[in-house]
Amino acid sequence: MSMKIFVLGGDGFCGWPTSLHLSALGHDVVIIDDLSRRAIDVELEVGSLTPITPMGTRLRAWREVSGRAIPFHRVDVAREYDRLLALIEAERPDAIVHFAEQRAAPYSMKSSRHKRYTVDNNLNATHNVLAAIVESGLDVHLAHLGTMGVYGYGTAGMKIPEGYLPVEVVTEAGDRVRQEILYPANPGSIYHMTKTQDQLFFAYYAKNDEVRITDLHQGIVWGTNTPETLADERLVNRFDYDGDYGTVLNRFLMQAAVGYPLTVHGTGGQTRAFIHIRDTVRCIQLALEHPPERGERVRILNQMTETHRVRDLARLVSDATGAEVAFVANPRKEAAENDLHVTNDLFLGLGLEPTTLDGGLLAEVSDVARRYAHLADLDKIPCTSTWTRQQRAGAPGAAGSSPEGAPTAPEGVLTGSD
Ligand code: USQ
Repeated sequence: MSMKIFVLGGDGFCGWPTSLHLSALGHDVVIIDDLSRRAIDVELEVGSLTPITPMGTRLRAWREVSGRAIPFHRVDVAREYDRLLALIEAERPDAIVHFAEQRAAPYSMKSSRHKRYTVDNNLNATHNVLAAIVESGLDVHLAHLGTMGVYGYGTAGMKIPEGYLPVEVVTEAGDRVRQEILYPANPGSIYHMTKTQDQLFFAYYAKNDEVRITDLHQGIVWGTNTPETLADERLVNRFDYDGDYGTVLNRFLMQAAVGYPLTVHGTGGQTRAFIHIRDTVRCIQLALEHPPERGERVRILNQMTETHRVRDLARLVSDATGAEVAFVANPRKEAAENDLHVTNDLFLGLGLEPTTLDGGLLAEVSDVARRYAHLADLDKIPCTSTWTRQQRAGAPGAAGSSPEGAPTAPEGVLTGSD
């Protein structure tokens, strides 16, 4: 059944391919975006490695390729509540996909201004959407992009469940009562903290107003293109490689392509959850096709397909390409080593067929990186955003001892043959 779907943040790395995927399936997609991600490129003096085209060009190209129109409204969801509400009332969407948040942890930690922007933007955006859905009186299903980072990355050996943790408490009368609670939040950055706070908004609005909400706790996305973004050069998706927005596996593949030693933070013992961008768009589709009932608690799904340790990824890329591996001081405050076991039964049960690292798509990312390598600004590769004032000041033993506070100097270098 065809739905009308608002994609908030439909110009971004996940939002753009999702918009095209949903449109290709025959849904009526409306993109709402304030183009802030492009403004941040200007602020950081860096751009997508792939030459993304302006929104008007993107949408014209999509109409030519698919015969389908995607209307676009430039709205800042965090600030322009009245315009958002008016659009919901006029268009009456069946579902809203909410990507309209600042999504980079390092960007959120750059300064107090960046922390405050991330909190103001992300929390207001989420709350405005929820308040507008209730105000409209419509039964709109909200699907939100959360993050695996809400859980933290450590467990006492157990698998991280999908959102809810079964607990048993002893009452005053000595009875044992079992219930499920939201898994305890344990954010590792201001950005991740905003997503943990989003969860409380969702729990409240699902309980009080019976808004139907799905929260998708996504891992680190790798890859860049989907079948739809490959249909025309003007539809190409973003490829972030810089120290703030580039995510680890895409960065390693890009670094190998331009001959830059792979920037492993610390020992590289951090284990994280991963998902390919093609699975991201399929998961959104599956979540929209299986909405919760009215009055149901927030439906939480872990949107990831596999876990990997950072140094193993570096080794994989190094073995495939001969790239050097550089162990650099970690600019973040995070566990040096962790194990991570995650449940993703809900998406598997809905029919997701995971795209994994051994599926041959690593080469596709490398090809994209090599193709546009001449556009890269290598000075933007180091992660210069530090998590604490001490790291910024270059305290002994901490990251950031270079003149600009940038942890640029490799502490040790391995080659692919080591
Ligand atoms: N790392 C390196 N070298 C690098 C870049 C990163 O060793 O050059 C390490 C980091 O220290 C960290 C890990 O790789 O331990 C992951 O970093 P990342 O930048 O790939 O991912 P992260 O900051 O966690 O954020 C990304 C997305 C965010 C999403 C999150 C999912 O930007 O929107 O929510 O992944 S998750 O990590 O599961 O919380």
